[in-house]
Amino acid sequence: MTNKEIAKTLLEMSVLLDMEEVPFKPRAYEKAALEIESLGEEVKDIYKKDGIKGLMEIPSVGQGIAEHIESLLQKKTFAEYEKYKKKYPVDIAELTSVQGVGPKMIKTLWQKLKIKNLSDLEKVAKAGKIRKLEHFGEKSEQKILKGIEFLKKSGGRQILGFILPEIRQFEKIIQGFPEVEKAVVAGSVRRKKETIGDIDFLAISSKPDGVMDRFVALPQVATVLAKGETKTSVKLKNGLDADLRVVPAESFGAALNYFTGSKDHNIALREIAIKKGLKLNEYGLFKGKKQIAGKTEEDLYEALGLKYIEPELREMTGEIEASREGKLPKLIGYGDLKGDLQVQTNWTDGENSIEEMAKAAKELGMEYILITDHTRGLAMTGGADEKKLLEQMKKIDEINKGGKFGHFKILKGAEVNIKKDGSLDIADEVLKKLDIVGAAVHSHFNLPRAEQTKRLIRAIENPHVDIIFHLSGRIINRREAIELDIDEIIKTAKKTGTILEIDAFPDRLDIKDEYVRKCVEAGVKMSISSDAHSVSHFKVLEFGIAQARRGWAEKKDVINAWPAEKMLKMLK
Ligand code: DGT
Ligand code: CA
Ligand code: CA
Ligand code: ZN
Repeated sequence: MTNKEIAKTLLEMSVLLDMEEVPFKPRAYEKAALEIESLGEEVKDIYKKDGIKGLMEIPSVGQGIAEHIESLLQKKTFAEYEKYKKKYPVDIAELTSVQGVGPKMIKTLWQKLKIKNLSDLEKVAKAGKIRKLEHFGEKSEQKILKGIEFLKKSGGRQILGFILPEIRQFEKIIQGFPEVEKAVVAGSVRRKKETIGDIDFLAISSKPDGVMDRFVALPQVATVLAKGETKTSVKLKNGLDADLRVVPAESFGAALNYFTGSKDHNIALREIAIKKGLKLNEYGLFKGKKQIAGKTEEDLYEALGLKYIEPELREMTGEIEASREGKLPKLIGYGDLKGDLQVQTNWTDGENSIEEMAKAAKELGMEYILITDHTRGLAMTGGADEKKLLEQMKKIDEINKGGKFGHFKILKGAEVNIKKDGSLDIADEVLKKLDIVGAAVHSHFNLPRAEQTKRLIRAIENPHVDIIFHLSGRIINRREAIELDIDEIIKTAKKTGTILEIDAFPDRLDIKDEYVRKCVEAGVKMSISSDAHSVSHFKVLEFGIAQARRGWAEKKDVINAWPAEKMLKMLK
């Protein structure tokens, strides 16, 4: 079983336990599933090497879940899971992918209407049968139909950050083929889009036959869709398609450029070539029959009279003109962050202690973190009230004074809850004492645009609020963004010196690239934070940086690309 399959089964198990109203256990399964989904290493290999003990070293995996994973690896199932699946023979992954459909609902829908999957659900919802169920009503029926619509729109695209570790491993395997001189991943993966439709690999080889034979024989491949001399397409067991193209070394730059896209960017380049009396395709830039560029991407752009354009910018949003005029931004780099400004701990719903989070961040080369546990509005996370926050501040002071972390700084913060009217759920006297205050929306996602905008503006105007966390509240493929007048928000952020966060968690990436660009243009500063709930989550910062780059952000636009002292001066 792949990590993805194991994670999916554990997640299903959490839903089944929720349906049975078993306390606590569902969350444990859910956490384990999330960890495994984003693990850089195959669980199968960990087990082969270190057995159950190795499994238990995966964050959030205890003895019980480790044993279930062992059974999954050996028999593709485990006893407890089988028992529940007999009782509820429904497609849980499919049903829970509909926004607003949760365990309790799935249980009732099965018991009362024998609904097993998405198409059953759509049928009964359209037939008006759901509104007749007890505790449901017309509103839930409408919501389900809307959820199904939304799901169809997302079109089976997968979230890049969840699947990139797997893609990188795959890339390494192809690089290891004896016939392959060089191999890379191109397409939307290289442009670091939020979601990807498929995976595009490109390899250099003078023996393409041998490469293709090895590629289709890989254990990750479910079916071969097309196999040719230069291009092969397969369906992978993880549900995605993968294309592999093989080109000779002298065409590598041109092919990389072509298969990186975007398509519109390619077309624009080809038109520039035509205007110069040249021909551009995936094999090179040609003058008549003679190749004049395309061994590398750099020489290709240069021959077209352009400065090199980073993959994240290749979306036809002005990058060609900017390149021609020498006005491309000097993008923030993947190694540029000095600290993380949204970190949860086991004081609320995080997995690890303040010290553990600090140690992990320090080991990754950071200079500071801001501790931002939830506040009381989020009761289910054990959200802090004023008293608990004051206690935590005292604890952080003690740790900092203790000197255990040297120059590394633990800053005092919170993820304060924005109430329906835009006021906060923590008193000003306490907010004042924090180093940095983050505020976020966690409820009332469906307010009308004008009211929602007013609510956020009130929070932004609060003199204690430094950063708005995950502004739009969207969860990619699961929850739509709240409705906002973004230009009003950005104007108010500028006026008040409030920071807008780029939450790097792969299914948030909130604010999105388009809004990042607006912030850059308006001179509104941003922060890039992991929203880490465990020590293993800091690695998602990469996706936040990608998002910032896709929005043309430079180091100067991102406050936590700077040392603590300078960063603190950039706040209200
Ligand atoms: P995706 O897979 O939907 O996330 O997005 P991409 O950008 O990876 O698109 P994909 O996989 O269909 O194609 C990979 C690249 O190949 C694409 O970014 C540009 C290039 N490409 C594909 N089809 C065409 C085409 O018809 N014309 C041109 N000029 N380029 C194309
Ligand atoms: Ca693609
Ligand atoms: Ca493709
Ligand atoms: Zn949380």
